[in-house]
Amino acid sequence: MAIERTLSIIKPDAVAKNVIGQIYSRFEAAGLKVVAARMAHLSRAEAEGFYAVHKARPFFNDLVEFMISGPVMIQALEGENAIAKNRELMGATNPKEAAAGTIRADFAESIDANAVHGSDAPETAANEIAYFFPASQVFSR
Ligand code: RTP
Ligand code: MG
Repeated sequence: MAIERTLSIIKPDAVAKNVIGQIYSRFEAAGLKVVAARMAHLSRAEAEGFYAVHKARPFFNDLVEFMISGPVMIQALEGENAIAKNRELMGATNPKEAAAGTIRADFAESIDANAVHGSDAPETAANEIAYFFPASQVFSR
């Protein structure tokens, strides 16, 4: 299986809950390595740019407001099948529908405050990693 990279964000609700370490432990237990990381409080422009694909959706403004409501932890993860593996660890977008034992089932409150973001395809993963990290700050290992 291919070694991939994916972009993960621990959203403001999960940072506020102080579960960054618990979420990192799940990445590591699943064989995903953190190859880049930084904490940030996104500006409105950064959040709008990151979620530009959802600009026309009715939930766009709420999504942006939530993403700028507090600091986030941003990381690139690397490993076999990393994109799908991370989304499996995350669980469904709506925590009420997320499988037991997933990050969203265990830590998320609502479809807005849903604890984590994960890239959904190889091309979006590459674009999202480049959005937050210059190549010199990604450490393949
Ligand atoms: P993410 O991009 O954050 O990893 O989440 P996702 O792929 O599971 O979901 P996506 O469809 O990409 O939506 C991005 C974020 O927008 C919020 N959302 N709200 N109210 C709604 O119907 C609705 N749908 C999506 C969620 O916070 C979702 O994570
Ligand atoms: Mg998405």
